[in-house]
Amino acid sequence: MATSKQLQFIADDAISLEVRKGLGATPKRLPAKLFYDEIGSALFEQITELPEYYLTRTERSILEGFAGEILQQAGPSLTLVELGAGTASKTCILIEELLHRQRRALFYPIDVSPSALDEAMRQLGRQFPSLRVNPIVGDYTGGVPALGRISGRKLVLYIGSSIGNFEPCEAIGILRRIRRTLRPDDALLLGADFAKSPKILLPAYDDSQGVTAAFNKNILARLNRELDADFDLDQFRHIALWNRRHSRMEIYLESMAAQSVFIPALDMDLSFEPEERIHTENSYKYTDEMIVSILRQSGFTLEQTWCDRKKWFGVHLARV
Ligand code: AVI
Repeated sequence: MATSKQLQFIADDAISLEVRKGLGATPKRLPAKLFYDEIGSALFEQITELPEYYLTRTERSILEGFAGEILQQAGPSLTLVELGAGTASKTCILIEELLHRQRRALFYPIDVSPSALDEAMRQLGRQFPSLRVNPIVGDYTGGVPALGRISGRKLVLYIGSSIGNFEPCEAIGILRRIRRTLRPDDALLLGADFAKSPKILLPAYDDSQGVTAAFNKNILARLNRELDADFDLDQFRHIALWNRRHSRMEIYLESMAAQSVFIPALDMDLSFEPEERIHTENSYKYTDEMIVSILRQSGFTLEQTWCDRKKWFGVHLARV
């Protein structure tokens, strides 16, 4: 069994490999999962409260408006599972409704962050004494075999538009691996952002207070902190673009001058041309057809969709 120190080294090593591969490629890129260290996760929490970032607020309003219908459709005597649960803040809406329908319930939040799960346990324990919480620390993207051993009817929540940060083929892979652990009575609840006008999308990913820019630049700050790199954050700017063909927002860091950067931990010298970009994230915006297609390709059938009045965000119930 590895000690926590050894696990940290393994994790650091994984970061090093990804950074070496991404920044050594042409064009340069970094994986979006590197956003979420402690500082990045706190910045993301701030993003969710920005006036321009409609996603979290809209999904929450859908859950508030339709929790009863969603649970009715999912079926009786449910056990809830949440992929990438974080602190499970939106899930409370469904849990509250669930506990009106059944006296007791079981909830399996799954997340890579033990501290987020601790926080979820504390909050949920206080708010819902009759809820049993069994946290699972881990990365759900490779599948969670333990889900197959849960008895009874499951509702697997994959909300928050997290699916949008994966390439469609990766998203299908993730959903397929989850599907293998489900039985015919079980259901998946998928929250995804709808494609819409760039007039709404662009400010959501380039807000007036600069929080999204800080979130994006934190990826370079993280390389400075963890790999001793010497990125000058003032020499990069945040770029958000709408790519209509791929139906996705694209996020970049653009070099404002010709410059070089050294990453001692990787013994890696980098040079940047003026306006050269590092691609840090895609955020896919789904049409109805895209939703039906990724679900079908991963072995699910779409049963019902709930959305807000403007159809900015969708919550989809699917079965195997
Ligand atoms: C976590 N994820 C759903 C966010 C999104 O909207 O794609 C990440 C984000 N990136 C910039 N702002 C928010």
